[in-house]
Amino acid sequence: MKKYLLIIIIIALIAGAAYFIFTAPPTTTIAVSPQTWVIEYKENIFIPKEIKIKKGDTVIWINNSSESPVWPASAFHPTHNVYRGFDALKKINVGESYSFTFNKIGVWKYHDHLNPSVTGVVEIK
Ligand SMILES: [Cu+2]
Repeated sequence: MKKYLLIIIIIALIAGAAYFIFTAPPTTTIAVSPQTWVIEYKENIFIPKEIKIKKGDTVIWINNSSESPVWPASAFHPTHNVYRGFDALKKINVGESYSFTFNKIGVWKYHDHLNPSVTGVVEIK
């Protein structure tokens, strides 16, 4: 009789474990793919002036001013050495764009190389 009870308990435990295993939500990690962000250049301003994005994301600067070209480049003017490679290397005319993919975590200041008092910040987390 005692043996019977033991067998029933064991079966109940196995059934309980099986229920838990087969009904537990899968523990998959959803990878967030890199995103693309737009910064608009208008007369003497970057909009938004500061953005916080993730490593691997791309930023596109679009020149939406009425007439002035823009030249986004890493701090500091005129060497642009703080984030090497983050430099349009040429004027971006009205209607044109420049894109850069950020692969380094940090707070990256930049400016318009043609008008260094116009600045912005890209923060990478
Ligand atoms: Cu510069």
